[in-house]
Amino acid sequence: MQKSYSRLLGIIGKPNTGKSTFFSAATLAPAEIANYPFTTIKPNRGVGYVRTPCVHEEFQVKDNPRNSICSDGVRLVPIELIDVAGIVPGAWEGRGLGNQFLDELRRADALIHIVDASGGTDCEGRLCRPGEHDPLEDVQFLEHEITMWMLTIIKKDWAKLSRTAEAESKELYAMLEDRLSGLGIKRNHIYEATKKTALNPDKPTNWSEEDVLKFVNALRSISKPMLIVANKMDLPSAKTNIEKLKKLNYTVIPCSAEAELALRRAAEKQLIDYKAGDCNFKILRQDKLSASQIKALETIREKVLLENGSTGVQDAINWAYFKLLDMITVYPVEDLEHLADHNGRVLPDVYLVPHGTTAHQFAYLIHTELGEGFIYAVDARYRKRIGEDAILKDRDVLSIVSTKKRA
Ligand SMILES: Nc1nc2c(ncn2[C@@H]2O[C@H](COP(=O)(O)OP(=O)(O)OP(=O)(O)O)[C@@H](O)[C@H]2O)c(=O)[nH]1
Ligand SMILES: [Mg+2]
Repeated sequence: MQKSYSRLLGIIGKPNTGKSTFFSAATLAPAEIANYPFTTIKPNRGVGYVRTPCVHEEFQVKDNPRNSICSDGVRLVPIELIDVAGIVPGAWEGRGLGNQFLDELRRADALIHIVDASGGTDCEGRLCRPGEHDPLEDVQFLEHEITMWMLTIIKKDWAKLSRTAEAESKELYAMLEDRLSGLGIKRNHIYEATKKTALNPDKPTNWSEEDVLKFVNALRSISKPMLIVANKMDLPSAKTNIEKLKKLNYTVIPCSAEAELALRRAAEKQLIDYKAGDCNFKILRQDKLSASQIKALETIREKVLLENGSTGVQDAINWAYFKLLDMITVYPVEDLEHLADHNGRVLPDVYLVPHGTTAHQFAYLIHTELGEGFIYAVDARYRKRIGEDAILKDRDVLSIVSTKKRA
């Protein structure tokens, strides 16, 4: 399958919260899962999916996807996930598995913070009495760890960098971008963080220690936007904690990664009819399930799906892509009449692109030549020509007319 993803989601949190369970449920890739801290040492990378209603029903055609999957009107677009080792307080200074895990997050564009909402694991992930630990603490410490990690990198040569920027009238944004590009931090992130903190980019030598910390904190939340997955919602002690977590300044998605993993595995074996993100499932092969398996599935139906509307895993991935990263889906086609590519494949591909992408930029994304020879695009829904600067919308179907064809 041709890849269309370009962003990386990092699954993070303290040890033993269910990160690898979430990863495995989302990707169906094997990952070690156990109820003690630091089960994961080396990161797991795998392919999960963003879920979106496919346009084929609206256009009343039968599609033939290539870079994605279409099932019962649902398009699943591949995206990449990384599950890293647990983070403990002081990790930025080398505690636990230390900085190594943080380095794995350099390329992550958004973070899914898995919190044990049942409060059954302490701040280092060791088992404790359910409800004993306050998961609000986990949110604060994790922010702190990432900020301190970034701060250490910036502070290494901050004095020199800020002096040079002023003495040589070099733009601070460009210098910082150069310094931080390895962390996946872009110029616009730096620009936004200075604006948000109202610090003067022309006088960085005047920034106090506190200013620099404030700046890095802003830079963290802008360059690595995060949502909270309140995992283990199937446990009774999670309820009050989820309400508490929802008061924070984050999107909080109640979740049972364990339930999703059980459903996805049963669906993979065609024992049940279930797609990631569904609000219910249907048992297909009662004869192949034991009484205890049926009971477990029915408990998931009652305690997770009917109570919460879904297991939360797919909601978290979708939220990360569509809200945190502000992406949209766009379907390119060559033959407008049949909504097909040159091989006659109907609605073959769907691309995830950032909101604000223009028709011309989109052409470049598909293929350089298509961008270079761009004349105009046609919006298949309204049969209307659109120019190079037209901003694309979610679920647009576009045909690009270019003087150059794909090689
Ligand atoms: N009740 C319940 N238990 C869960 C859920 N998700 C994960 N667990 C359990 O939590 C424990 C830890 O799961 P892992 O996925 O290994 O956690 P992790 O965060 O990757 O742990 P480390 O790799 O050690 O940092 C296991 O015993 C899982 O079965 C859930 O949704 N509900
Ligand atoms: Mg793990």
